[in-house]
Amino acid sequence: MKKTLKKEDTYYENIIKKGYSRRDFMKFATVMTAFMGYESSMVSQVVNALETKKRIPVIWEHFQECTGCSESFIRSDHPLVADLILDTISLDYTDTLMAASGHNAEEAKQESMKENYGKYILIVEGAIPTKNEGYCTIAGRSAVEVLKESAAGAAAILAFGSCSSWGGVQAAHPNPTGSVPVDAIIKNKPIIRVPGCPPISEVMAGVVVHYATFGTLPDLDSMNRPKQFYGKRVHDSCYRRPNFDAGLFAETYDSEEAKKGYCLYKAGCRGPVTYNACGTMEWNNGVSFPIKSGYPCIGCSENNFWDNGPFTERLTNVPGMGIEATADKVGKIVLGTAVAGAAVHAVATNIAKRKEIRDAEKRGEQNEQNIKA
Ligand code: FSX
Ligand code: SF4
Ligand code: F3S
Repeated sequence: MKKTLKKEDTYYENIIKKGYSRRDFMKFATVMTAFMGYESSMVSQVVNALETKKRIPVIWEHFQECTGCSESFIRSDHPLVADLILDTISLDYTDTLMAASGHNAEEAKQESMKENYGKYILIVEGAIPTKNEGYCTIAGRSAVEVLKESAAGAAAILAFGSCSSWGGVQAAHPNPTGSVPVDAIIKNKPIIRVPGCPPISEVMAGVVVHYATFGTLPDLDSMNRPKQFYGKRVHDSCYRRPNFDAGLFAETYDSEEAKKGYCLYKAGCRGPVTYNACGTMEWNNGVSFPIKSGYPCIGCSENNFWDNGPFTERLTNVPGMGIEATADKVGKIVLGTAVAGAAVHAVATNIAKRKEIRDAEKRGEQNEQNIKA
């Protein structure tokens, strides 16, 4: 018989009641520690927090969006992310995933917001239209009204995706619906940007679990993005970076040179001006990311990325070189300098990061075996 979940259950109790084993829990805690960017020595602290802390309810609102953020989150190749997080974080309302609909769904949300006033996490996906109250109406109320109501009792807001973080495609010129990001409307709450169109599943999971586990926000940069995942440019962690430094460029993304792994800078790659963890985390459990699939980065996690010039147009300079470096000059300038060293370091760091996560998974399995024995 299915045990009844209570709001006051700890994460651990919740996992067990949902039918998962202690082994699943250990694996979950180990992998999440790696996702959050902590050393393996932190696993016991994460285990301890998950065993003792009450679950934090989550309300997930959807506005103008393609729902790619939710898709990214639930389509994670990592079974622990998809299954355990959705079950574990106590998702009290998300209109795209919940079984209830209509008045029942609305009542569940109202009840959870009332009961957990001041404590819940509000996840916002999609931009908020402001021009016409008829756009994006939910339960007869405008998006602005719904957002204000849900934000009022939130402890913190996570803006998932480039739409809620920056405005996204809806806000692209001429922005017919007057779309704005969350922070244009809500001014009195901590708002964490988790941009990307969509963001990487493990990054979304890492941010939620960080807050749920420690009850604090992760370290943020000046744009309120978690430093752990947005502290570096895609260019700094790109496996094609040694070819950039060596001046080996593909002219177009469908060329033989592109297939050989030459740098896609001349094909319009925005990696040098884009802050995201794609090169480090990659997508679909570390399988690939746009550049590895042969297409230049389009800067999907950056503000105004739709309006930042045609996607395949070469950037006019490379920031961070201290010079107006063009692709034609850059190979000659940087080869043999500290920057080339930095690239090698970045590639090594990526390998180390992926290895760290794989090792964490193995450790989780090891924990399983130890418990079995
Ligand atoms: Fe936006 Fe989310 Fe782009 Fe889509 O819903 S970030 S359009 S991938 O996914 O909001
Ligand atoms: Fe990678 Fe693009 Fe930088 Fe080239 S320009 S190294 S393809 S991120
Ligand atoms: Fe987006 Fe560029 Fe990563 S397009 S998915 S930020 S490689």
